[in-house]
Amino acid sequence: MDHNELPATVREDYISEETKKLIFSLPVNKDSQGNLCKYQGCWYYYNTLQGAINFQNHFQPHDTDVILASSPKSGTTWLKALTVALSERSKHHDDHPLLSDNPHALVPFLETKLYLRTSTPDLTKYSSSPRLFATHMPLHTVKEGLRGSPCKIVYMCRNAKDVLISLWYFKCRYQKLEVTRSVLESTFESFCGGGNFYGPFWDHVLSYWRGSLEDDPSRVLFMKYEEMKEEPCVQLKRLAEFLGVPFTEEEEESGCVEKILELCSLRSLSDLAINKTGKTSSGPDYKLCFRKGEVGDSKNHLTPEMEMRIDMIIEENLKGSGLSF
Ligand code: PAP
Repeated sequence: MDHNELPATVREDYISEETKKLIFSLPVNKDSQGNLCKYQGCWYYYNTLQGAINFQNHFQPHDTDVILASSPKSGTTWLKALTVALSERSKHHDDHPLLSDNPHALVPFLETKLYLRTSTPDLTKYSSSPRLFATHMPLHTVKEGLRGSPCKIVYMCRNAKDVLISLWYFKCRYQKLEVTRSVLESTFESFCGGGNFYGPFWDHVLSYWRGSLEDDPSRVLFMKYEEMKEEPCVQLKRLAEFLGVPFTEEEEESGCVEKILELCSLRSLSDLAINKTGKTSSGPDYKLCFRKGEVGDSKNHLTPEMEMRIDMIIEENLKGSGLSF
């Protein structure tokens, strides 16, 4: 990919003098797209670090805000769609926002969209309550921007091996590379070393896992992609309860839970015209949000040695936390 075509999140053209000074004091790293630095235990491309700092210094939380958090490729698009569908369920029928907009346009990322280029984004169009925002930042970094506000945070976690495969495909499709073993191997090495964008994966997951245990449980909800797949109705009801919008008996009887799941299914969403042909102003085509969405797809691609190595790294890092995949 030509440097000028790089996404704004990866470039280095919005960085303040203060952030430049900060970067000098941070550990740095490089990948095929650009320079990264480690801020508060997490790796960011420089513009994205500026977005994170803008968010931390200037976000004005509302107590009713909902933050949807995840490590990349862990089911963010799905979580966004489900949360929009839950919050909007009594308001729309044929004109449902998910039919005409991609979930990422409806629930913007804080650091890579709203605060990327400015510390004063216009949030008026997100004025309905609750305002829904998304992030890939770890919990401690998000909390600094929330300034003690009790707003709710939902985290979607996915098993590391499927995340890795999803990252590999996304990288190839986005950068218009052939899907080769050599790209898989470099993605694997960077993921296992923990120096990838928003890595280390395990520290990211643990920040929310511990938050969900230590904070008021009504504050941080920890969800798993695999459980959403396995028992979607149960998990959707859990999410609705957490968000304070539980399904009524009438809604359950009328099939409202199943309708939301159908609307937000990978098949339905990826079949919509907006998701087939639309694209963000600075990011990827919407169609890149959707691929297979299968649990265990990594089995089809990783060698037994790769599986063993990643299993060991995850086991070692999650040891004693009570979290497993
Ligand atoms: P992001 O980090 O770029 O936002 P994210 O949505 O978190 O991506 O993850 C993409 C994965 O979620 C893809 O997985 P795969 O590569 O293993 O197939 C994508 O297919 C999957 N996905 C997207 N939408 C849905 C959905 N509605 N239901 C289930 N999985 C989905």
